[in-house]
Amino acid sequence: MSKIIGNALPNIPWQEKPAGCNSPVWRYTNNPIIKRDAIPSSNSVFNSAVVPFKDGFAGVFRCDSKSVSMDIFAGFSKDGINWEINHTPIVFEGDEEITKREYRYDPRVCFIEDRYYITWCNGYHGPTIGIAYTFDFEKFYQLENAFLPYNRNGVLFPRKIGGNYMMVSRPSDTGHTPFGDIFCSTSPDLTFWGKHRYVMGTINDDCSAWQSKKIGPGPIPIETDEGWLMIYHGVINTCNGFVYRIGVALLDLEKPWIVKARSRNYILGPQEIYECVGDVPNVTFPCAALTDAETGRIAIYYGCADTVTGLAFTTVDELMNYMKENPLEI
Ligand code: BMA
Repeated sequence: MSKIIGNALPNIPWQEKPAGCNSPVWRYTNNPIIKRDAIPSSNSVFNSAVVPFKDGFAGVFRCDSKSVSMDIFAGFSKDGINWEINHTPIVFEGDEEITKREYRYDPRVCFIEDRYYITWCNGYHGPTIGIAYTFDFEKFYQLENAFLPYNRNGVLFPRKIGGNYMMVSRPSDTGHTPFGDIFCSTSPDLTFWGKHRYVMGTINDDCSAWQSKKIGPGPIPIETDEGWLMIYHGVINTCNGFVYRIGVALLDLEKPWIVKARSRNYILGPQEIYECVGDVPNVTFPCAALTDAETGRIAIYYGCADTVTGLAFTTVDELMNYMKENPLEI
């Protein structure tokens, strides 16, 4: 039995594993939980992040508009399933050079110490990682971009490690990057990032082909007594384009660039119609996970076909066992 290190979350959205299910992750029966037209202006709502907030939940949502401009919007929920998303995007306060908007997408939300940090793919002469914080999901204060372009998928760890903030990310290029490995970086103050270390990369081998083109971090890593559980996306290039699936790895608690375990098999991939059909077919893209330390339950929020948002369930033991039963020899 593994233990999640963190708070109890008795109101975590949850459904028991269906009888006969032999996969480590199972979908919410009423998926997708957020439809493409959840707000009047939206073409699609996907790749979004949620956290426990007050007596319910709050989140930051990627809503692409009907002109297909990408921006991020705050939202609230009592149960983590039914969401009220603001109809206007987040307005950031901060240095005007940095708050100038080109595009914003794929947010993550991470509570550290006393506030919620938002990271996202931020257009600044190319994609890089934007960082902001909020206390209440009403006022948002933007900090400096973490990196030079080009980077996507900046994901903070939920506590300082060795006295510093840490972030995993995927350095990229200007377009639909045909490569991508996961690196981790360190900062004393969330402004200056360095000590960039390689965490793990693609598997250019038949043993795990679903992650042969690029990989990138997903939800905020989950602290356990055995290490950081990192749920991530992995991509294969096919004759019909990229297919995005979801994988899991275990990182060392104090030196998170050290990979202790990694599953050879994906844990969830596009199979349901709303994952296979949409604006970009065959994409499952995780950006958040709620956890209940008491029971080991994990609820994963993931974008489906770049169109809608899905919810799926697992437990810390399911993921740990799956990595043990299907190890990638590393
Ligand atoms: C990635 C990002 C994601 C998107 C995915 C599939 O490069 O742009 O936002 O979900 O491609 O289109």
